[in-house]
Amino acid sequence: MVIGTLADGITRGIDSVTSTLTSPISDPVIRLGVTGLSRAGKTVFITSLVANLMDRARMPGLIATPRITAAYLQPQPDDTLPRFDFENHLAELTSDTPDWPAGTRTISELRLSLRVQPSGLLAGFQGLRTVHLDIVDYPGEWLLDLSLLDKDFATWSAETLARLDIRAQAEHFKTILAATDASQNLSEPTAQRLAEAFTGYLNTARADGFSDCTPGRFLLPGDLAGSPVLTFAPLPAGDSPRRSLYREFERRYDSYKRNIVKPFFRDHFAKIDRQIVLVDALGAIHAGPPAVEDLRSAMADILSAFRLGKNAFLTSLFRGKRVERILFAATKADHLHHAQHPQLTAIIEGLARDARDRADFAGAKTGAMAIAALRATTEETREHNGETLDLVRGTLTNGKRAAFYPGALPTDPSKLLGPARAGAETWLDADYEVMTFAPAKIDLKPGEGPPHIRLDKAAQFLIGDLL
Ligand SMILES: Nc1nc2c(ncn2[C@@H]2O[C@H](COP(=O)(O)OP(=O)(O)O)[C@@H](O)[C@H]2O)c(=O)[nH]1
Ligand SMILES: [Mg+2]
Repeated sequence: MVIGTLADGITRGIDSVTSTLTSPISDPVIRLGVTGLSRAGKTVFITSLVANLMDRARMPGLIATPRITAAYLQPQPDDTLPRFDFENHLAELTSDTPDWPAGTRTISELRLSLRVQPSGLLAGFQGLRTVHLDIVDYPGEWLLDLSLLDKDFATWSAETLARLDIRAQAEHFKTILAATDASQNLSEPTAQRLAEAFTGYLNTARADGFSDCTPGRFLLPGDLAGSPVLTFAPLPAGDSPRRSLYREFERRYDSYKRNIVKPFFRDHFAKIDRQIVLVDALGAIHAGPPAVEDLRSAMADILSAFRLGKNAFLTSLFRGKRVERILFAATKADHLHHAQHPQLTAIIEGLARDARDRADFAGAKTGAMAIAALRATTEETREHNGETLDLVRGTLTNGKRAAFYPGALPTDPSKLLGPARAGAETWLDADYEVMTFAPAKIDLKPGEGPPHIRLDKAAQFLIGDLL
């Protein structure tokens, strides 16, 4: 086993899939990254995936299922990462009054170990193998910060301020900025007022559907809230004597890159073997063309993190290794009757294609599918004014039961992506609805995990070949 020390002081090799698969001493480890923008469905996905790998009756699409003899949780390898709160999330989803888990805003990890009967030629010679699946949940927003690494403070400021110019959400920040002389000595209250107003702008812009909201940690600060490394804002270029506000913000920006962005990519991102990117495409379609276009460009940004060679820092981290498979999954497909799933798949393919075509994923295998990690609805077909409508039925979060027709998604995804890209404000010929269904109350038979749509197919794509 070769252990290489890389430029950024990272030691790789020990935990990489290929090296461990061929190593007779240690069990193979698969690090599965789960990402997506806030509310995309990461927490629900991981909870349901783990539950369905522990009780596998609903996982026929994972080809190795009959050979898995046991699956159990183990202490995770990284002592300093929060543990993914699997037990509580599952309890919430499967209680008598089921509810969705509360939003999570940081990175977490969980190790699931699988005992697998080897297949093929070696089957007769080998006993059971243990494969460790380390699942890492991290906010997609953090990937957007990758673009900062190539930019100094002046460049980032200029770009960000140019965008603010046309955004109403930035009014308050602009007012405060206009009243600030950045060449004056730093005063901490001024710094805080600016940073607060800028963070406020980022949050409103994000809520309004914009996703180019760097620095990503301003939106999801965790325990760094209020620290100097998150207390800066873009400033127009100008005089910057020593001790000035400008100099200090420049320093904090560099510190943000060095102490937050780089460690995340080095310690977590660069160790990922397989990646799923969850996308709430239906939510964006419901919100309208600008949200769809914004989602498309955010996906392109997120995916650029997987494009090695584009970024010297990343290339140095990944040396000799890469993310081997990337799956783009449109989540919450249970909002649609299965008759419409091919259309949703075409849309997620279209959203990802842009990035996939341009991207050199260094040979990574990519795929796209529509899934529901937790199926909250049942299907129903009804006659309505002489037409046949394919509906889904479920319990809304307000407790009422409802049957629901979300609108007909076009067979040709360019009917949606085209107008979105061209800057349309509303959909011309259709209206798309989403409803927030509560998780359905489920009675699980022994051996059954929670109901889902194509979670087994997703698992097969992501880890099937390694089991
Ligand atoms: N119907 C349905 N809703 C889902 C599903 N997955 C997620 N959701 C909804 O999306 C919300 C956000 O999911 P969550 O996993 O917390 O997103 P995260 O922020 O990416 O971790 C949930 O509260 C649910 O309302 C699913 O499979 N089916
Ligand atoms: Mg979450």
